[in-house]
Amino acid sequence: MIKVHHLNRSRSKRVIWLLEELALTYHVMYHQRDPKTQLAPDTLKAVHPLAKAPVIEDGDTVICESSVILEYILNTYTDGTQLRPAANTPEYYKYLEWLNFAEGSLSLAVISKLFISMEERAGDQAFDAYIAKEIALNLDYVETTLSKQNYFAGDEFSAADIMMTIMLEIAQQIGLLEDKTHTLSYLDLVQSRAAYLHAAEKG
Ligand SMILES: N[C@@H](CCC(=O)N[C@@H](CS)C(=O)NCC(=O)O)C(=O)O
Repeated sequence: MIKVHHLNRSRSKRVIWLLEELALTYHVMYHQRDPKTQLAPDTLKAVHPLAKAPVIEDGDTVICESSVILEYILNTYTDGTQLRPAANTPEYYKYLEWLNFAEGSLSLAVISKLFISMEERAGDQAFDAYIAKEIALNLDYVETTLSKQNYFAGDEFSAADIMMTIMLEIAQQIGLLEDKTHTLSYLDLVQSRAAYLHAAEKG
């Protein structure tokens, strides 16, 4: 059975959400952030040297990086047709683009902005300007995409939506989506899924 190492308020919600979408049986190991530093505890370091969540264990296989974990679960526990377009189609490469965009591009801008908003500081102008430009670039791209289609990989919900949602939720919490009507409607749509709601209860 898959063991999911879950850290409170973290990207590991993605893995629980996917497992709920697929109605698979799994076991959650709960880890709590240090209340002062907000960093992961040593219990997570014992599982993986990076001490980041999510990590899964499946028999002898230990995997970190949420996008890779989602692909591993889809490859191992489905016939390949669930929650992603058929391999090697143009839609599949769009799916992969969004699956990786969440951590590869969007997270740098959103997480930097989150940290800037938590700090009281005069501000490093070059860094702040770079982040503002990246936020606009990435979130405009998201908004334009969602003005034309319901989900990131096209008309069907896929694991790319699971990757993207958590980053967009953080963006919403720090006030970056106020004028992004398509992105906000998209969030309402995916957050009403039964598996999302079950994952939220567990994580
Ligand atoms: N790119 C990684 C990011 C992993 C990551 O940074 N996880 C955060 C939680 S969202 C974490 O474990 N933070 C605790 C720490 O850095 O001590 C992924 O998508 O899995």
